[in-house]
Amino acid sequence: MGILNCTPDSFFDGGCFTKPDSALDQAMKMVEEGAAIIDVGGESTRPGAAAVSLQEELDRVIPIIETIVAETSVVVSIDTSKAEVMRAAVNAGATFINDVSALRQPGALQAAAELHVPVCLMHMQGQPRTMQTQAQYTHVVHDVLAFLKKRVEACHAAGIDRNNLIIDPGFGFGKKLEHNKLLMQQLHQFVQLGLPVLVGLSRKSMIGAILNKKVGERLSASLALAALAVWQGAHIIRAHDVAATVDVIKTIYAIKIAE
Ligand code: 9MG
Repeated sequence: MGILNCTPDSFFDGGCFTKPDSALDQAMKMVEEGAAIIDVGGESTRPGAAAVSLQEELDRVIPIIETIVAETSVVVSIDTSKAEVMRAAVNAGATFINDVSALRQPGALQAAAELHVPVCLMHMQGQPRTMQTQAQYTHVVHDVLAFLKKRVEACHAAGIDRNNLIIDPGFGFGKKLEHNKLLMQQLHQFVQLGLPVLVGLSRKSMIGAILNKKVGERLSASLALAALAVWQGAHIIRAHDVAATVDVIKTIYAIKIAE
């Protein structure tokens, strides 16, 4: 899953892909490099990012989704927590919802149930603006697993087909370094739930905390984490650097299936 942030303030590529032409170029590049899904987002979820209005988010993502859908056959994912954006994006041709709030915002469960597209349910403790200040768990792996199981049940109760669900432990979302490390070490426990697992690790601050390196210097560590995730059975890797990540996935997968 290649990341396409149509925002002025994302932590790595903020401001780069806010116009349909530049966004399409980047989407095409990621498709050529092997991305199967392009994740289009109009509101940054980095810690401390400002909230955007519904209209602003729609204005940022809808023209870009329409352009990508008109020019490619790649799966377009909408990265949003707002029910209205989910509906408008699917209407514009998106066929995947990536919700860092796991369909907890008003109307989101019902929208997803009506739209009949795959949905990624991500764990987040707190809200993006404040989530790094008070991360607390009894046992992070058990707590995040329990949360995701509950959200899967809520989706089932709302009429969403289990075959349309993907889960994500939400690296960096309301988690300290110690939490992120344990989640990565135990990622196979999420795979054992029997749903596809998506992970986003690309250039995140957990790498900065381990290596004391800036965002632009975190590629090799991002690839190392992608390798660990694929080795433990993760199905979808959300990444900025698609070509290098695809090489990692293919290499690890070849070894996993060797007899
Ligand atoms: C939007 N976004 C940023 N980081 C993410 C992650 O780790 N997972 C998912 N599903 N979405 C993310």
